[in-house]
Amino acid sequence: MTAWKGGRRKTKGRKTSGSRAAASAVGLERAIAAAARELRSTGKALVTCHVSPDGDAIGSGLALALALRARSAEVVFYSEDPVPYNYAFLPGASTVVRKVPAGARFDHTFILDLSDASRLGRGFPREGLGTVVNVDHHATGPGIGGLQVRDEHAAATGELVCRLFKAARVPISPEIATNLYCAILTDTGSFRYSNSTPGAFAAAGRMVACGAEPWRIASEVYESEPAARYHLLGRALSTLHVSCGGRFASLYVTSEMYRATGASKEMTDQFVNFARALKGVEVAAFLRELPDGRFKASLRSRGGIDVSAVGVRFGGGGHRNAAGAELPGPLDHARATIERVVAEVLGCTASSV
Ligand SMILES: [Mn+2]
Repeated sequence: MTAWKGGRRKTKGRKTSGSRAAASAVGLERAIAAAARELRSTGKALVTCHVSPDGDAIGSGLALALALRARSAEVVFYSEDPVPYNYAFLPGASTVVRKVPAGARFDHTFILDLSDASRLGRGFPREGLGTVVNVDHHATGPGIGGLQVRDEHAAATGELVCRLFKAARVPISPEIATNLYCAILTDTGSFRYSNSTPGAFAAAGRMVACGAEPWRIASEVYESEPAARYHLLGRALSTLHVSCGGRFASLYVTSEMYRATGASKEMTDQFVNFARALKGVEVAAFLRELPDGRFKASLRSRGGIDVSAVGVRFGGGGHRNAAGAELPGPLDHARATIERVVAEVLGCTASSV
């Protein structure tokens, strides 16, 4: 086990300008210090993340669960949806439960990687939560609970958990480091997205120093594919549609495609990036059919286009370059809706659509 070394986080080099940003940076430091005190005092904690969890949600949640257990706290990590197959290798993943024991009471509840209660699992308890601590980096959503550690400039919730652990003087074991490295790796698209900041690299570097193995984590996350995923991907790629003069590309997956290939919804992770990777594309959308016939849209943008506004318009949310929303079906209607709204965001004329 390696103790966390290093000095106080510098705020000087951050992209802050004016007294408002400086004030919010001070507010964030205070929130981190307060959350660190809560972390050190808990005896029984509930940890949870958003539905359809990704590598950041699972990785940051498991890191917190392991750190609390190392302090002899009793921890329930609840996720409505199962841990995706490519994150099942993460230390502690087998302890994630899909139901909170009835009547359980907690000293603290840590809500990670979401700021909007609508993304909590349906089985999330409304009582017995104790002090609620919300740690997140999404730009949208009102926040949940009394103590909020929110920084939209953080590359991943895992980066904020790194800062929280430093403030709480939590020793970083190789198991904790593996989870936090995975959180940062996946939320930065393997350090390819615009959130691949010096802070993200520094935090990831510290996790490697504490025992995270980049090659092994990358191999588990990206090179452990079930064949059914490729069969589904083949079908999804055949739906590729490019419009707006090459600036918008979309893909979709229907319930029928899941049936035909034996694939599950977790296997669609990253499909949107095949559309996003096309030369000239500024906005990409991936639609997947939900069991009730609605469609979940994942949106990604490159450069200056803000897709969080598109997510918010349909009751979803997200970041500037990554957002999500749910749309009514049928498929043609959902596709037309997304195409129309994205065309507005991109300022496409009717003729180029
Ligand atoms: Mn995240």
